[in-house]
Amino acid sequence: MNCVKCKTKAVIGLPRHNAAFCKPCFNEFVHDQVSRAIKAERMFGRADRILVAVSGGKDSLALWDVLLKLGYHADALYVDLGIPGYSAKSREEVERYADRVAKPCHATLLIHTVQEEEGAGIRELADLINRPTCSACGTIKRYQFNRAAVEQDYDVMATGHNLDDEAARLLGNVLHWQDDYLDKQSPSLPASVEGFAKKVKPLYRLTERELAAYAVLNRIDYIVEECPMAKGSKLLLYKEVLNRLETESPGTKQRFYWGFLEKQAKARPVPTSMAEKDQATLRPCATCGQPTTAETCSYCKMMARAKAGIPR
Ligand code: Q46
Ligand code: ZN
Repeated sequence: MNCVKCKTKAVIGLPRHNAAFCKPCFNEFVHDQVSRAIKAERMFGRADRILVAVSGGKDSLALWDVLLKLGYHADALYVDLGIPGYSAKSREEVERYADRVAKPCHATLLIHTVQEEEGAGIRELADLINRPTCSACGTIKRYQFNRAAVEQDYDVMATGHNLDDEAARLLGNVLHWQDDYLDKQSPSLPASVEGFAKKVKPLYRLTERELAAYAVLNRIDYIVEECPMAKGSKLLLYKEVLNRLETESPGTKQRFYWGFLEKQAKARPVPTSMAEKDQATLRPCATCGQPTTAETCSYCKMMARAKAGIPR
């Protein structure tokens, strides 16, 4: 199998593109897919400051790497959840990458430690308020990333969601006809109101397998194991189903998700209608000032309940 571009020996085959690439041409392909995503969705420009949400997994570290190689000003934030046997290892991978590659590029790694800032690890917090761990985790991560981005004047927040993640999420939203979620499922969500950072997903044109290959070929160490709390999640099931379809018919995930984006773009002008909708319903949280639809935001409500239960 030879590289379709330079004809030397290929290191990876991409059935969905009916192509194979050697390492330099594959890196070029990955960089090109990210550049196309940034341009097509008007995610950010050369002068913007980007905050990448990193977890220690392949996707977010590959995203940070690609943005730095493309010459963007990209810092990163890692939220240490304090999950035994998982968080320490994932933090190590993030710090290793930051020391080896990011810092020499003058990029900064910010760290938020849940145990220190919220007074308990994520599992303990979730138990205290009687909520599933992933739901408490989602609230804390969303809040902390948004707060860091807004308070430290980043223009945009970038996450490592890839084509597999977005196609699986779309399948879930369609299976349950979650109209509200379908409306908001987009690779680029504008900073609709003061206090909400713009959020983008520059990896939506690349698959999980392509990003794993990019990380391995570029010697980016990452935590291979999923977070133990993800076990049994519906999203993993949807990914399995889509992988089955992809094996039988390469390009299925891409056609499914990109097709949805095309139809969505034709159907309505997303940024304006959403901004208007949000403007009408959001106000500052009485406790922290971040935008919310209620008197107090869900993070502050959660922390108030947890604090009542945390032994001093
Ligand atoms: S990190 Fe957090 Fe995920 Fe782990 S606890 Fe659940 S939500 S599974 S993306
Ligand atoms: Zn609040």
